[in-house]
Amino acid sequence: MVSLNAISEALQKGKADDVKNMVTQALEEKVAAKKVLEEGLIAGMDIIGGRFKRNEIYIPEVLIAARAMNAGMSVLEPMLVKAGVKMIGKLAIGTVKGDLHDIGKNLVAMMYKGAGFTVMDLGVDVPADKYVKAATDGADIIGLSALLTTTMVGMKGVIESLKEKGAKTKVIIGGAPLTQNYADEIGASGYAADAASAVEIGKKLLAK
Ligand code: B1M
Repeated sequence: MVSLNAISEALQKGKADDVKNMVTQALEEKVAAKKVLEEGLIAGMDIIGGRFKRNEIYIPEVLIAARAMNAGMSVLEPMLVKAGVKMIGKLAIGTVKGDLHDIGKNLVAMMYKGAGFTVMDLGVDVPADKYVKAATDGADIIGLSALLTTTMVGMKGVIESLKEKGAKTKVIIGGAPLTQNYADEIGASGYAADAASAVEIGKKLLAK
């Protein structure tokens, strides 16, 4: 019988094929899809998130683990839908208008997926109206990423557009030039310095 801990460990080592095979085997052995997700995949990604935050591992290891997570999810996702398992929330994330940097944004998206969120990736160079559409389409959290001092200032306009439309969606901002002070100044719900913290903050905001 496949152990969920073995799935978590294979994910942490980035062994995508092993993760996929073990998830398939667990489902064949009638382990509930939700249990495989929570105690196998999410448990593994949680450990990766913590180690990344403590600088014990670096971006390549996170990307490799995320690829293994995606391999497992490709088997698990249809079963979760079939079982009517609700994801814990919906994140819509994009890099703001004028900005093409997406490595950090992708890491945040992966960590959210790893934590059991549905993720709508809006891509790069995203104008305010796309975020507003995502909010009206049911996103619980809007994530704004920026790497340039010239584009981060556009975040204020996104938050204003969301307010104008009456959207109650929480907004988390992040990216190298951003700070908590700036988040407070523009009325964002939260700021995160790294991808793992972004998930912690997202979970806290949804619990409020
Ligand atoms: Co650009 N670039 N770049 N660049 N680039 C920087 C950002 C820069 C600091 C380099 C420098 O001059 N030292 C500088 C910005 C200066 C400034 O504004 N202060 C710069 C510049 C100037 C430019 C161009 C203008 C260069 C030019 O053409 N003259 C140009 C702009 C293009 C555009 O966007 N319109 C440009 C282009 C590029 C490339 C296309 C070549 C490439 C991007 C490729 C890509 O992303 N697909 C690139 C790169 C790679 C960089 C550096 C080297 C690395 C950025 C990166 O990916 N870091 C960068 C210098 C540097 O940072 N050392 C630089 C790794 C990534 C994991 O970190 O994105 O910070 P980061 O994400 C972190 C956190 O910030 C946080 O989590 C992640 C880690 O866990 N985070 C969030 C990020 N988003 C978050 C969202 C959240 C929460 C947390 O909630 C929603």
